Amino acid sequence: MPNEDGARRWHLRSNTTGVGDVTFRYGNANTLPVPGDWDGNGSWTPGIVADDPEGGRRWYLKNSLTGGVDDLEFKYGNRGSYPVPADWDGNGTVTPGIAEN
Ligand SMILES: [Ca+2]
Repeated sequence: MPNEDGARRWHLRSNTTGVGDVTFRYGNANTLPVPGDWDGNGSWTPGIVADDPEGGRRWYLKNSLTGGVDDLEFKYGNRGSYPVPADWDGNGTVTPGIAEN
């Protein structure tokens, strides 16, 4: 259910109980949340994937626990593909992956 302003709100906890320790807005109801350690510094941060207006999927990544301007943006995947980011080569940096039908 989107918020009244349309933004997707992230609520992150550093334990398994209580309210979120960190809260920010990033993305909207049409974006898929994809957290990852995008810069390999050991901290996981937000990312979102959305349908690109010109076709395919566009990824927007942050290297901090904040909303606002993206640190990295690129196109990867066909429209409708499912994002599956992970550290695919074991080097400590999470990189994109997609799964398609
Ligand atoms: Ca990181």
